[in-house]
Amino acid sequence: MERRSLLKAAAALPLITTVSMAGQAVAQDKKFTIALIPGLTTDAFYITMRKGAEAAAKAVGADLVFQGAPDFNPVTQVPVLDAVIAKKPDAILIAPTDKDQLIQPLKKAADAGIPVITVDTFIGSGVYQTGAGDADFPLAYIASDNVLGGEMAARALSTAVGGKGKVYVSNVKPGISTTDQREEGFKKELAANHPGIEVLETQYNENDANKAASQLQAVFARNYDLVGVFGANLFSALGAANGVQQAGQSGKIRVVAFDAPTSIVDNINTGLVDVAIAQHPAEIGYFGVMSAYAHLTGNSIPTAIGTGFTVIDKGNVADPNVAKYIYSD
Ligand code: T6T
Repeated sequence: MERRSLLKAAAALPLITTVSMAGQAVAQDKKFTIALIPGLTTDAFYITMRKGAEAAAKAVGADLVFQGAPDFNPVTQVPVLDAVIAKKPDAILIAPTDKDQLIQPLKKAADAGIPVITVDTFIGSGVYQTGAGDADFPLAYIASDNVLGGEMAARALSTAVGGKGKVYVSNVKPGISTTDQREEGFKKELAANHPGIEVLETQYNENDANKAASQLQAVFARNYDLVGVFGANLFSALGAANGVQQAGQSGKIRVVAFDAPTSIVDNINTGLVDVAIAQHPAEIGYFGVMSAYAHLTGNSIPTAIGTGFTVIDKGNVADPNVAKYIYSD
């Protein structure tokens, strides 16, 4: 039988389909509902993650529910999580907004028999299914390597400032696994290999770009020899870059940005931002859903999946193979 007619024959079968992977065959007669709870709903990073998750859900015939809070905060995320648990989805993918504060709320999902996979951020140590600690119950962690991302940012900023001078990290708040790890990698790399660079105290902006912009100007007012800033996530970087511009220091205080919203293109072209480290959030969403689906259909899944980065600068920002990693709004 030709492939086309085989497909037609398959389409005529009753709703019960057979999924066969890794030598197993599992009868599947239901449409799975997979919930994705982002760090916050209005962030281009999570909007892009949702697109990848939807593509995977479509491919496997699952329903994706995207439900989140308007800000990056455990106080608003936990009620969303509780509401999702009450609806009993087949699996929950979540970007926990705090390493510790989401452990108990997520335990409720696991205790209710709902498989939990964390995407982007993690709880506890981020090493799951080991039997150690009280936060190893999620099945998998799917994310960028954020320590490595911080190291990459350090190398890029050091190059931009010629290996010497004062810099600081504009960060969200302590307790978020991703941004903590980026700062850790950034400082580790500078301390190890860039002795001419002095790192000033980190400024925490609570994910508020306006606050990050004011902080840039305040740090500059105290340090007229400031040469660079690392914005450790989208809002930190956007705000720090705006602060540099408002201070009339574009191209003098160099900016390395984590994340790649659409506005980054202009900021790179004008020279306000030297380098943006784009994560691959669509990939995170895609593999999140695929992992949940594989688990739900009886397959074992990796406890960790690392996704990539694309480093964007003036030299490659116009290349379609690079520009495709700019986030969707
Ligand atoms: O940088 C991403 C994400 O990886 C981080 O956990 C929180 O901030 C972003 O969503 C960007 O705003």
